[in-house]
Amino acid sequence: MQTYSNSVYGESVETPEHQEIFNPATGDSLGLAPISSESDVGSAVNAARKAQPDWARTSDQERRDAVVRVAQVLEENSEYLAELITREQGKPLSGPGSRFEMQASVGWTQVPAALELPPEIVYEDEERKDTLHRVPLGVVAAIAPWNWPLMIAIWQIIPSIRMGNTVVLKPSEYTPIATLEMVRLINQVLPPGVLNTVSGDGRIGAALTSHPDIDKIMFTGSEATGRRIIEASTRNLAPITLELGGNDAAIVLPGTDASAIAEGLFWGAFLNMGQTCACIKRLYVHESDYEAVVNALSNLAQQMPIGDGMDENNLIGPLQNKMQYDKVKDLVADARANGCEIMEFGTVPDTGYFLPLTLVGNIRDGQRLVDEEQFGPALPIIRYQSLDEAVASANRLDAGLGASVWADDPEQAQQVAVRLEAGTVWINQHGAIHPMVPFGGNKASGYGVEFGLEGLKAVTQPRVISIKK
Ligand code: TXE
Repeated sequence: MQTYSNSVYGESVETPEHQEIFNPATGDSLGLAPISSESDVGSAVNAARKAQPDWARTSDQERRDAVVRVAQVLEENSEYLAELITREQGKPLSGPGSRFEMQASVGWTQVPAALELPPEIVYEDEERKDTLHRVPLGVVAAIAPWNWPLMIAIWQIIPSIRMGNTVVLKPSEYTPIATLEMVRLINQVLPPGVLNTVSGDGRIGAALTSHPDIDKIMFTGSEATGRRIIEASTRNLAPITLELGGNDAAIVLPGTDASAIAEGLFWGAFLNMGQTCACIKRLYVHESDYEAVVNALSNLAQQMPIGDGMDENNLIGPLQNKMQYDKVKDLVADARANGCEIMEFGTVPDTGYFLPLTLVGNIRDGQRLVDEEQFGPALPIIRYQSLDEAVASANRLDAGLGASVWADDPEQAQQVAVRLEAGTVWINQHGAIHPMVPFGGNKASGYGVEFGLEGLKAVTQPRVISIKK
């Protein structure tokens, strides 16, 4: 059985403890992932600390070149890593699956390499000149989730190293192997200590985020863990970028052509089996269009091949883990028990954590499947009578990551979009993130933004040089 290891200061580091990782589609063993100890966390942070001053002293151009080399490594190893993602995480190779995740990882590496954040004159008169420089923070702790394990790790790693920080990354305990392999490959083109890993569950995440030598925390995960990380950061005062998932509402405006929007709505809700932070998790449809929208989504759902993602014909895979599988099943069972209409599509294999694609009708605000983040392939479709009521429904929860408005007329949609409380409101698309466009949550979905120039600023601190003339 293959044993995987952490990377610290450019070396492969063994741990005495391991956990076996299984394919969520087949139950097959993938190998042994390391479990770090708290002293391993200290060693990884020390390695990152040791490497940081020299890395920060390299020129901007050298760091850009290094990030370009990382993009090349990702491209060259795309198929190997995509297959590992499919076996470990479950998303299929095809469609918006693991090959797509690798393409996105390459794109989110190339774009920060191309961006510039030069010093900015913020004030000047006859007597003084004040220039704002962006300097690295130091050592970044990156805590990654299991839904898009490589892409989200890249979101955390690349801006950090591009701006002169060094990184200690902890992948999710559900999906460590593909991420550790990616880091092993990337480290062939980075100086020792710039990118290090530790592995394990929340205990190791807590040891990392509370370490006194951490200068910045990047976190994507649950709200509960986000709150723990804020508490942990009182030990190091590290600023945090917190991306805490959401419960995104989509509103279809009255009279919208259902066939024109069905595919966008479908993938908006079922991308990665719904295990995506900015997926449509509540769909609000005017009562006059309800049947047309449900029919259009049902037609698409029943055509989707479900199964092991290593088979290139499959477009829908399993849930990633038992915790998530049980959670989605429980929310659907609750809806069923409360008289909702459960519409299930697809033939589900006997092995693994597969669930049918599920549309849930005759459901209202206040029911658990609407109010709790399902993070899975079960979409509640709620009828509304007036737009004011739909907007109030969309805004009534604490979550505020994304939202979307769907309409034949984008101008009309815009008038509704500005009323929605979310970090991004999409029109006639959902979850359409882009490496140049800042992305982050409002309300309980977190704070801080990733991507683009704003994302680069978030891994730096301002330093003003003020000259008397
Ligand atoms: O998340 P956790 P889980 C949501 C989704 C899901 C729920 C629970 O609704 O059902 O969260 O998933 C690390 N200090 N999202 O339990 O625990 C952990 O090891 C530091 C939405 O997997 O938040 C992992 O690496 N780190 C989300 C990471 O935090 C800690 C993606 C995320 O795990 C820690 C994933 C601690 N005290 C789940 N405890 C999104 N925003 O897309 C755990 N971790």
